[in-house]
Amino acid sequence: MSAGLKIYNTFTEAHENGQRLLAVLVDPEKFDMSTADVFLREIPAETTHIFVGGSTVPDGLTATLIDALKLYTSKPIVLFPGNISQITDNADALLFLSLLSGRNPEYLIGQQIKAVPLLRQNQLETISTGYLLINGGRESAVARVTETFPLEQHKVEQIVNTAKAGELMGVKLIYLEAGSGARIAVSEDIIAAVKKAVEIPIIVGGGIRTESAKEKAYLAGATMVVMGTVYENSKS
Ligand code: 1GP
Repeated sequence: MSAGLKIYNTFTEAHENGQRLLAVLVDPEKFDMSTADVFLREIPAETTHIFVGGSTVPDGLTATLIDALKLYTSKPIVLFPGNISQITDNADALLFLSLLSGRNPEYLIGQQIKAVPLLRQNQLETISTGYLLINGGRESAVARVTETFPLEQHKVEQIVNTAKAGELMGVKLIYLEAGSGARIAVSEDIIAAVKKAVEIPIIVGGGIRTESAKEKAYLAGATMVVMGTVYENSKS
């Protein structure tokens, strides 16, 4: 286990200096590894991090994918895992997620406990992250796999209180997630209200497809925007 904060520092520095971080999300299950070089050339130059993760990923595929990506990029690769089977120490850091919006103990604390023996054996930087699933207008893989309900977009106070509770419990990042392929991204009102309430960096993802949507999220208070579907290089 490592106490290093190399990747987390990229968040706090950006947060303090008003810089914008952009993560492109790669889902190992959907990614065509034979085109990793092309993919990495085509994502925006301002991409600061590569996130790797998905809701249902076959065992071992995450590690193989990270090795393939590392041949062509030196950008930090951060695990954004759907479950502990995706934890691999060839990544640069792990978002240690707790699904605070849901009431399924397995994703609040169960998976985290199961991860400990793995994490004690490696040097992976572990970044405690409060993960809030917010209704993106269609059923998300996160809701399906975790069997939890998303928070409704109009319940801004509930979302703020959930994020703040995470901060008070010691999480280092708040992740506002509308779900991959969401029809409606997390609203600016929600981002701005959470930003007002917490001091830690905010990540926003799900359904962000355009420059203007990205811009709105940053202006509302996101330190990092995550985009996946729009850059997908699907196998099929
Ligand atoms: C990461 O789920 C997002 O938080 C990615 O969403 O695939 O809709 O960009 P998209």
